[in-house]
Amino acid sequence: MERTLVLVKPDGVQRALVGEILARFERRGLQLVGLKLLAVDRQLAERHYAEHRERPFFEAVIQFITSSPVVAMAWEGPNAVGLVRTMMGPTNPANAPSGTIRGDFGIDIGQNIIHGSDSPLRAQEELALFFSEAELVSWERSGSDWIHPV
Ligand code: D4T
Repeated sequence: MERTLVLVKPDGVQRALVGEILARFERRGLQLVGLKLLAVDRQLAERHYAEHRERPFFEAVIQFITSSPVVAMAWEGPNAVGLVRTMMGPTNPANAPSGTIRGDFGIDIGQNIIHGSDSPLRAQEELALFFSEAELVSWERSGSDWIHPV
């Protein structure tokens, strides 16, 4: 079992895509274990995007992620990190196939709707940035044996 962090970015929240995005992961068979709406402050944004500190787009991504609320979700399931990345599509929505979240809803790399952790290690680090331990809930999803072996 893996857990991963998903952020519906400010553009996704403003465009009322939260329910659509949540429903896609839910229907796929992933299990929701954490959920909140929050305003990301500069400190949290800089920690989240620390690996990009030297990149030319760093200031733009900080401005964007702090511009309006985001919805943070924690999803659990077999290969949750990879599944979410596949369902998101590539970073640049212009290159994202239809059927992916970015391919269905985006056209610009600076407004790419969603973030998902890119490795199990990053997922652990990012979940700890956005959720306290008490906010991540372990629970039994009824019928999960019809989705994957339990
Ligand atoms: P995030 O982190 O938002 O899920 O995106 P990815 O994991 O798919 O891509 P990333 O970390 O390489 O990029 C982080 C963030 O920066 C924006 N960006 C990226 C940008 O505005 N211009 C660029 O050239 C790149 C590479 C988009 C996502």
